[in-house]
Formats: sequence, C-alpha cells, structure tokens
Amino acid sequence: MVKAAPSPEVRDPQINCACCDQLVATRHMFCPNCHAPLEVSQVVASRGAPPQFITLLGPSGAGKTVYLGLLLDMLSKGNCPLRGLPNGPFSLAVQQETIDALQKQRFPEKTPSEADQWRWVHCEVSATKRPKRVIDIVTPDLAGEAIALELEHENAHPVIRSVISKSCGLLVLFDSGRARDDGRTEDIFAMKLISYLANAYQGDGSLRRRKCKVPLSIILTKSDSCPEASTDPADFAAATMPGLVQGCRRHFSRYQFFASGIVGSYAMGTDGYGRRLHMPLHVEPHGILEPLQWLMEQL
Ligand SMILES: Nc1nc2c(ncn2[C@@H]2O[C@H](COP(=O)(O)OP(=O)(O)O)[C@@H](O)[C@H]2O)c(=O)[nH]1
Ligand SMILES: [Mg+2]
Repeated sequence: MVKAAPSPEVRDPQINCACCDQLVATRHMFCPNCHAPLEVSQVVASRGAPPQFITLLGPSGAGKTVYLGLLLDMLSKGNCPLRGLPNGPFSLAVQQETIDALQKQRFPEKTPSEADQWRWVHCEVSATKRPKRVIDIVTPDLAGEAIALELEHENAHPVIRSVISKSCGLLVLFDSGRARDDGRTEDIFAMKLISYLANAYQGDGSLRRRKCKVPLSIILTKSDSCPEASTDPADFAAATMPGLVQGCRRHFSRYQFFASGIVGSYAMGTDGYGRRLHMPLHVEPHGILEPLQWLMEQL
C-alpha cells in the first residue's frame, strides 16, 4: 500500500512568531520577518498564555545596553525584591557582554543598527513576595539609530512597532547629562517618541481622547555623573525636557520618573585612535530595579 505523503505542515511544522505573529517554520532559528529568536516563540507557545512584553526604548547612547545588562545581572542573582531567569543562551549575551566589559573597566560595544544583529532578551521575572506571578520580559536590545529612523519613517523597522504594540509596559531611557546640557535635542526625540507611542496604542481616531493605560517608566540614566537628576527625577525632567512631561501628561495615565546610574567612579582614558574614553573604575548600580518594580506593580 502506498502511504499518503505527509502534509506540508507535518513535514515543516510552523508556529506563530510571538513578536510579529507571522507563521514561521520551526527549523528557523530566527523569525525571517522580525528576527525574533524562535526559542522565545516556542516557550510562549508551550505556556499557552500571551507573553508580557516589556520593551526598552531610548535614543542612541542613552545607556540601554548597559542598563539591560545590569538589570539582567541583578535579577539573576536573586538577592533583591525581583528575581529573573534568563531564558535561552541568547538572553545571556547582553548580560555577559556588559558584565565582561565592565570588569575590564570598559563599556560594552555600541549596538549595531541592523535588526538581524540585535540581541534579544527573554527573562521570566517574579517578585520575591509573589513568586507565583511570573511576568515575561521580552525585548530586543534595540539600536537607538533604528528607533530614531522608525520615528521619522514609520515601518522602516516593522519589528519596533510589533514589539511596542505587544508591550504591556515600557522602560524609556534618556541620558540625564545630555538632558541637562542639551535638553532640546533629547526633548525633541522624546516628543517624537511619545507621539509615536500614542499613535501605536490609540491610533489616530476618536480613541485619542482617552489616555493610554500602558505604564511608562522613564529612566534618567547616568545620574552618577549628573546627581541633580536623582534628587527629584520628575522635577529634573520638567526642567530639562518639558515636551516629554507634557506629552506624558496628555497621552498616558500612568508614568513615573526614575534616575539610574551604574558607575561609582570613572577615569578618562584614550583609545588606540586617540579618542577620549570613559573608563568605569568601579560599578555601583543604583536605581536599576525600581523602574521595573514599579512597572510590575502596575500590571
Ligand atoms: N557615567 C555613566 N556612563 C554610562 C552609564 N551607562 C552608559 N554610560 C555611557 O553611555 C554609553 C552608551 O551606553 P549604551 O548602553 O551603549 O547606550 P545605548 O546606545 O542606549 O545602548 C556608554 O558607552 C558609556 O560611555 C552609566 O550608568 N553611567
Ligand atoms: Mg545599545
């Protein structure tokens, strides 16, 4: 007897990408459409519950990669109010590269602008007080240039829109020193971002009158070199980035300002090309967990 040929789905099983919802053959390691690792989609599919995406956004050089690496490192140590287990080796890359660089008194390399080069992170986080309530953090370590391009030309990087639409909370980072010294530039990026987010969550239509419920943790980074940001982050933001504060007030019902920094002391050096380098002599993270903790309390 001649056996019927297996159907194409059996020969080549497919699952929905957790990020962009496209059907992807499981033989791929990354979604060909948005480059999200298929391992993330497989974990999500096996759980049956939709993932809780939390995405990191901010201009280039805001400190996203350093913050994410440190956050993952602190979560995985488990000796703080939040615990997190990175899922899959790809999630460990950002953490490892950041920690390795800091141990060598360097900062990690700049994130490449090409989407297929971004490292993704999937981390299951729970509060020590409520260990059974697990939230998945799924975020690519996005390049600031790519975010800027997407804000100018929607769909230049469709993956950014996909992860933002899936996110139930956002960590938005700005460089506090740049806000103090050149607030206008940082604020213009911030205003574009807030209006992009409002558009992504509410569309252009009548729903615009209602405020967006997605909570925003706005983090003023590098406050080790700009201590005025940590005294009262909301006040500092209002003074240096008034457009951001107004945009948040108008479009979002829940947002909170935080200040973070990871450097205890640093020295100035030069690299092989004679460029000036900040060398972190010792790492003393502060304000890393609080923004995530607040976000999780809102969900
Ligand atoms: N002083 C200080 N500098 C930082 C801190 N985080 C990042 N930086 C500096 O900011 C640069 C850009 O950080 P990075 O995380 O790569 O920014 P990204 O482009 O947003 O990913 C680093 O190379 C450091 O020079 C911080 O907490 N304190
Ligand atoms: Mg980066």
